[in-house]
Amino acid sequence: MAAKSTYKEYKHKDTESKWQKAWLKEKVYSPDLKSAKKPFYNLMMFPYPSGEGLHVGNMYAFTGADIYGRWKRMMGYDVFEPIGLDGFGIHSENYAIKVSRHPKEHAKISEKHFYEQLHMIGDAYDWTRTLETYDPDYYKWTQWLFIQIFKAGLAYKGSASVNWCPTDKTVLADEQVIDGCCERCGTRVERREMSSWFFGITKYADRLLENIEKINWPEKIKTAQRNWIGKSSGMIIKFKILNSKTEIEVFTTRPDTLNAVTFLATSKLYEEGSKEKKGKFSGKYAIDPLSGRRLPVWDTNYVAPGYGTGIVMGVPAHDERDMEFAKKYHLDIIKKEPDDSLWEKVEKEGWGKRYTNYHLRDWLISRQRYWGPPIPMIYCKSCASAGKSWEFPISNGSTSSPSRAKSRDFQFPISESMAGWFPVPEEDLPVLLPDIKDFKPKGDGTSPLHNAPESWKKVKCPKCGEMAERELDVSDTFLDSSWYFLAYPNLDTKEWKGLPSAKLGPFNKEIIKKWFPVDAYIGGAEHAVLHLLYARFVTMVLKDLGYLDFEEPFPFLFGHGLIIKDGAKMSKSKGNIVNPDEYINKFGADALRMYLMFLGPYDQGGDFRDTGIEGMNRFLNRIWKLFDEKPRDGVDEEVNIKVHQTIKKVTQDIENFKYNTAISAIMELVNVLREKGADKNALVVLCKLLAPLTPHIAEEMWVNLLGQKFTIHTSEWPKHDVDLAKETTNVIVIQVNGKLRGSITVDSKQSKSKEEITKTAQEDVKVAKQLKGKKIKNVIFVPGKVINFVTF
Ligand code: ANZ
Ligand code: ZN
Repeated sequence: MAAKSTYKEYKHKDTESKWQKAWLKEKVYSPDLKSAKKPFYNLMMFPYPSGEGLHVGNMYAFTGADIYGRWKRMMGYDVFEPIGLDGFGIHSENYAIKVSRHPKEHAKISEKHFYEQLHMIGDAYDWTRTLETYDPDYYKWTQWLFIQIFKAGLAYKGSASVNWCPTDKTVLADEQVIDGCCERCGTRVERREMSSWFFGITKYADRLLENIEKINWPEKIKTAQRNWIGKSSGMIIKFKILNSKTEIEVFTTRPDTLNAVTFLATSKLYEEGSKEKKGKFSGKYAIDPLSGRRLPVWDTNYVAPGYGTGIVMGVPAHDERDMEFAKKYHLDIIKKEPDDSLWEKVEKEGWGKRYTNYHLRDWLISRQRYWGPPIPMIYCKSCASAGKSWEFPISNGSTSSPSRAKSRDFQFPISESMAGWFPVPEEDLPVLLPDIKDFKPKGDGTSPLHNAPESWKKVKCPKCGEMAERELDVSDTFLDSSWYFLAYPNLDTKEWKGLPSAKLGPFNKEIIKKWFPVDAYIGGAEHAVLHLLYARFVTMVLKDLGYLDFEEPFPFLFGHGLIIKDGAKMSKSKGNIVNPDEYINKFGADALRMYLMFLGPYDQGGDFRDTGIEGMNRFLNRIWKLFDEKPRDGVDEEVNIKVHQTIKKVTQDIENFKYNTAISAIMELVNVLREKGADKNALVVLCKLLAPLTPHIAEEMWVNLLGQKFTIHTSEWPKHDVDLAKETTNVIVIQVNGKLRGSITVDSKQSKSKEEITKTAQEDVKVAKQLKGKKIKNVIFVPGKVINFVTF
């Protein structure tokens, strides 16, 4: 035990790197995945290494997740907390272009930088199992996954009207278009007809929707997913066109308003993001099957092309949008009560049929960019002209709504047949991304892989052996991140290292059974509909194909808040990022961790102000001093009660991700200990309570000041004594000039403070009445019992 005279100042720099090395060397955070008895998979969303490095907002996310994992470890779990890099994709590629580096070269540099930063913050990562999505050992399995999805009949190449960003020169998924603009660069998105690969996620729409009820996720993320899937029940009604053999189909959720329809509206003039309704009469009339009236067909900008049939029956009397349009162009308005029997009538007369529409579209996979895994498909012209195509041996496992897939084909016309398309034989994976100099996106929408050498682009047809061509698009980054959590625990299995043609794929059966589904997934709510929906879909498909034994990857999800700086979310695009490195250098990772977690409840985020870190640094130094002093002999009862109450509070708070109040409770305890002196047990407890929050200083105090065995991080989390931790209350009798005038119930700690009781008693209505207009001469206080106001 350190004596008072040998007080050493706390040196965060040496201490932090010393323990980080020791943890690594002793593999404290690398559980034996096979023999683990109480596995706990603590997962945080991995970062994409685009630019200068991780910012304080990222550190906030990771630290909050890490605290939870560290606490679980001390609660006796074998915690597995992996990290990796989502390094393929447009973010990284754009940054590489900006700094005039080849993406491959840039990836090496940023990998080093990111991992250094992630080491510095002191999270309990298993550094023996990291992954990078651009590593061929990883993406060979991403390609394998593509092929399994294709073989399941869930991948197809179709020509469709897609979102095109003229700045990024690439196709965007619907989810990447915000208010008509590119999510990344803000450019107004255009529509383009393009041939692309899609995954049939819509076939899983019902299952994705139904399962939402079974998972423990923040309500707002669940709502976002429900809305994104956007199921609505209605009918498709057919209208004959006057003097023509053609028909028009509309999707409506209100067939009961068919008696008030006055026009039809198409999406021909559709513009993304436009506010004012505009239209043009098409010259055609449709015939209302119910009344035989002529209905003018208008081309409009307010009907969305990808939704329903892209044509609407205009019912101004019951639909505000139609009303606005009808008024502007002086179209008829018929006021009639809706008629519920019309649903049946439409069906019986054969005018239409019931139909369930979804907002969800199939997942657009193709990207005309360089920095991604080449889509592992081969196109053979001679097979195509002979009408030969891949024979699907695996039937699609989805049982959700087989009929739906057929009925919505009109929405996604698969104009090119799948004839001539074959997956790369799995034993030939990975299809390595070729090194090419001119990797920049081309303005014409063709892939940069056109610049690859002929020897790469040309390949033998797996079917007929003739010369065939590789697909030149790469896949969406969201495919890389849709399954990374499945990879981590498998990274050192023989299945992972094996050939992609093996039966089990990259998944070891035992590992899957033991470590999945993920116990806690912690990340940002901005991924509510992108990553989180794709990951659920991919998991379901792999379950249906027999590779996994669960279908919801994340039964528990926690969405952390965001760090705000100068009034805006901290992000690279906003230019308000704060680099954590300088703070870690100056104050240490522990002070930064503690400061960030003290900003507010973890699900709410907070406002970053650097002055706060200095305060936190001083607090840690006060704690250090407390440990450096000789502990007092004997146990003070009040201190002991405080210790147990703090254990209780901190435990509950960490369990509920309320780190800020856990820290407050620790601060209170520290104050009591400084005032009354800390006994050895109190210090042991305090050290443990600090361990998840400030892992380095806790370890240093544990080993070098308390003389305990390395490491505190696998020591047992303290348990509170129920009786001691009980928040007892006292009833205080209030007198005015010796006469009983009321009573108040306060917690026993407060009941001993004259100042607080005086204030609370004076606020009591009855007492206040008695004291009104009188001057108080004296206050007599018996702690925990009586307060007597003596007046003049
Ligand atoms: C007649 C009608 C009368 C409608 C009425 C609504 C109210 P949700 O619930 O979002 O699925 N609609 C159909 N396709 C559309 C498209 N591509 N773009 C814009 N609007 C479209 O809404 C379905 C309703 O939105 C449909 O029912 C249709 O208008 C419109 F009193 O048909 B309704
Ligand atoms: Zn062929």
